[in-house]
Amino acid sequence: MSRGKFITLEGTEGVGKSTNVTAVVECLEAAGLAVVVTREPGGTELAEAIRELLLGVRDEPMANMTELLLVFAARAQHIAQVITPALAAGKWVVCDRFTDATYAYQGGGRGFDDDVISQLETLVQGQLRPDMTVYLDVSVEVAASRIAAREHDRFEREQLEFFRRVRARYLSMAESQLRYRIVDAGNDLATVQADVRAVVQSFLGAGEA
Ligand code: Z5A
Repeated sequence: MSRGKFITLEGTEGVGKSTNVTAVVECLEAAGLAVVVTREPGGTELAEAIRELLLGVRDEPMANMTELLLVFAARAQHIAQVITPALAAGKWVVCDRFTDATYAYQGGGRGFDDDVISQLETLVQGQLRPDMTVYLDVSVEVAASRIAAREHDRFEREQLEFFRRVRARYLSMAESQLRYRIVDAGNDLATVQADVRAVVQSFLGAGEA
């Protein structure tokens, strides 16, 4: 049985990743593929518990190193329990965020060197990397306005300047790595979903599948 493919969605908070996962899954299932949908941080019971630690707002500030190691601890569990078994069984895995979020948030946002993140990436993931990444891009002001009405988690309480650094890091990865497909998430939802479907169809049709 051939290994499945690993597709990730990335972007700053509120850009529409969760909303557009559905469009990706519909395309893949229409092509007859078995799909596992998951997310980070999280994706297993234990990793979801780590997610609560990461996103929860507490009086005690979380050290940046604690945050970085928790992100990778959750990922190690997620890979072992969900991602690797699914890919080995020939299923396609669609994941709302993965390690590019670590380069963007802990690297661009918090200031960790890429070398530090890269060492943890190799330790935790071995050779595992996404086959394609859909990057949804919109200004941080528009993204913030989309989630303005809901209660903000620990990350969402950061200043706009933090999210500008995160977005800049995403854009530099998206422009330099072939596996990235950039979608303008500033358009109306129907247009964004059509664009997401188009990049998935193109990936399927280009023999990359
Ligand atoms: N994090 C990290 O630091 N390091 C890591 O390695 C990883 C994660 C993996 C939680 O992630 C936090 O973890 C995240 C980074 C950190 N923190 N932040 N910020 P998450 O993915 O769960 O959190 P999130 O990015 O805040 O998810 P979200 O708020 O659910 O955003 P989204 O999935 O991109 O957006 P959405 O829920 O699909 O849409 C938001 C709203 O906008 C919703 O009402 C939609 O109906 C609406 N929407 C969507 N698209 C449109 C368009 N095109 N027009 C108008 N309205 C739209």
